[in-house]
Amino acid sequence: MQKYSGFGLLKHALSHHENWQRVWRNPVPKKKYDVIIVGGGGHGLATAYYLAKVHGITNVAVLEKGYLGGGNTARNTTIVRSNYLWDESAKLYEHAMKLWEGLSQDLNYNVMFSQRGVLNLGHTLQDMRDIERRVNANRLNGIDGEVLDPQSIKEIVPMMDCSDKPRYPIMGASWQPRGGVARHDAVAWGYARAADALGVDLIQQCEVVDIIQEDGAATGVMTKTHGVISANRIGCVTAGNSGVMAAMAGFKLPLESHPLQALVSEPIKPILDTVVMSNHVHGYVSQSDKGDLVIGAGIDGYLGYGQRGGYHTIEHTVQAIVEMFPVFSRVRMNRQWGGIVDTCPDACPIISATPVENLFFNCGWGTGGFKATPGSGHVFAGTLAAGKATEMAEPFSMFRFHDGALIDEHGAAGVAH
Ligand code: FAD
Ligand code: PYC
Repeated sequence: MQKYSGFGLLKHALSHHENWQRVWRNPVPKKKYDVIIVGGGGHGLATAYYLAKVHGITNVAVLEKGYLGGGNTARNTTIVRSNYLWDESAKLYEHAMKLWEGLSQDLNYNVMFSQRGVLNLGHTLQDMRDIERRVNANRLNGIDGEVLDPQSIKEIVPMMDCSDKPRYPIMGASWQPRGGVARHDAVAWGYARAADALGVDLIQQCEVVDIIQEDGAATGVMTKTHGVISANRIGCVTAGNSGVMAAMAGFKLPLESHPLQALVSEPIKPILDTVVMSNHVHGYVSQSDKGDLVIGAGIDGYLGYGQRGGYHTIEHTVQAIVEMFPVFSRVRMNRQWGGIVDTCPDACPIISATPVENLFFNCGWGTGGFKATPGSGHVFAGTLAAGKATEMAEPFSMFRFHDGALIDEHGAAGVAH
């Protein structure tokens, strides 16, 4: 047994007191749930909502170690698009896009989904070949998309430098008019409120520290603050922490957890009414309804769980943005942050059963899962309800890394990784 003295004893007593305070304030009903969702980000909350709404399964708990929507959902730059290359992912992200288009009405909560269009710029001949290939593939899948030349880009974003002066002149772009942005925390709150109204238990400050198994099947979770909570099925939707969750269950996932950073400027008057992304020069920008320029970077190259990232990445991104938009050079930066994204080798998610019976994972969305939130929740709810992958989830099984059926998605890299 650990011995405490002096400051250690005080700290231990306080942390115990704090934990009991939490339990007291936030009691968990002593019952067995049909489904436990670990992770109260957008994807976990959406899963709980669709379990209740579409499948009538309301005996559900969402366990969140911090506060609802405080992970990557709170930290992302909210770009929504469905212009993915391969059929499997195009289908999944377009499914999400269609749900986005009715989401505020469905949740009776304004998620501020704004279809202001997304430009993905090309700066080299190879970029342009990739853009043409992707737009053609999108159209074959019924997804809107056009290839634009610099002149047409200039008409959409007049203040962008489309001349041949920059280091990497803009040669063209793909344009998805139905793409855009949404309000990140409204998405989490909208799903949370709607799930709660259908009877789902949302339990915050409740970190899962172990997966309990009997005879190779998951039967519940051990939590830091609320002891054991039992369930028939468990869905882990823990983004950058999914490798840690898998280790608790005794297997490995082919995931890397990297910091991904973003920043906002001081609020300025409306100047940019679309989303501009450049994978090649590593930067993207849109303007929020508050007026901030929302700017994002490529991933930091190292692995980590620090939710911050290195300064040089931000500096590099700002250089790229200023080169594309010289007019932004005197705008001041307001704040910067990072999240931890979980990337798979083929840049596609995992929506899957696992080697442990009754335990399912939804993760690996990497730098691009916000746009998938409604589709991910909808598809994962179907998987949890059925106890096996639904048709749309099938290609995203974790076992694809055993049988070689990788998807190798080119459209996932909205930012460099
Ligand atoms: P999260 O919101 O991270 O939720 C997971 C939750 O699990 C967290 O709240 C965490 O606290 C909880 N958790 C973890 N471990 C435990 C545990 N042991 N017990 C209990 N709870 C636990 N995607 C886009 O599509 N467009 C973008 O523009 C975009 N920009 C991004 C910019 C940045 C800077 C970052 C970091 C990401 C960006 N993304 C973007 C990616 C997107 O944010 C994520 O893919 C998406 O939000 C993942 O949602 P989630 O619900 O799975 O994860
Ligand atoms: O996937 O579109 C995207 C994206 C933009 C910023 C981060 N990810």
